[in-house]
Amino acid sequence: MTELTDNGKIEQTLVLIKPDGLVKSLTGNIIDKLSESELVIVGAKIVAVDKELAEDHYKELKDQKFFDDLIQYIMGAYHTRRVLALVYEGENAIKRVRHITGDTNPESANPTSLRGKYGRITTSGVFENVVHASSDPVDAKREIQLWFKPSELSKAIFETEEKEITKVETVWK
Ligand code: 3AN
Repeated sequence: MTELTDNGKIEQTLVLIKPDGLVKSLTGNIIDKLSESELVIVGAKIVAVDKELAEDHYKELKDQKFFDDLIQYIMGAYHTRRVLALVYEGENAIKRVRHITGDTNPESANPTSLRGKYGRITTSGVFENVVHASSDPVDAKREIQLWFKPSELSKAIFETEEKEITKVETVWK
């Protein structure tokens, strides 16, 4: 482990490979780079992002002028309607992953980081920065619980409860 191990705390973090990352076939490159972190994947799934999930995920940014573009971007309007959602776990996972993903702005991100390497700013100003990574433990918990049900993770990372839910679901015919 590198100098990034400052308190040895076991954390979980949400990583999203965004629609531009998928359309550019960067999934392998991104997961390969993230494997340098020596973290463990405890959840993974492909999601067709709807408006409710997109707006909930980015709710803290709803007053930003780029919010509508951001929602369109994560819903796949510019690329493909798919996001690969992953949960990584391990020592200082949040900081470790953020270090690999790089700055929000792909132009100022370290050129060897994922965003520095593969991201771009479009002529209309959208930051296409290929990955999302949770920024702190509170966000990580909120985001993981938003994107994943307890049963979709390989282990119970947060407290759970039994609840009876009756709903209509699409099943295999
Ligand atoms: P990060 O994703 O690095 O945690 P946030 O949470 O501030 O950064 O921003 C969420 C997303 O909003 C970014 N990943 C990026 O896609 C978009 N974004 C942030 N700042 C801008 C900006 N100034 N112009 C356009 N898009 C932005």
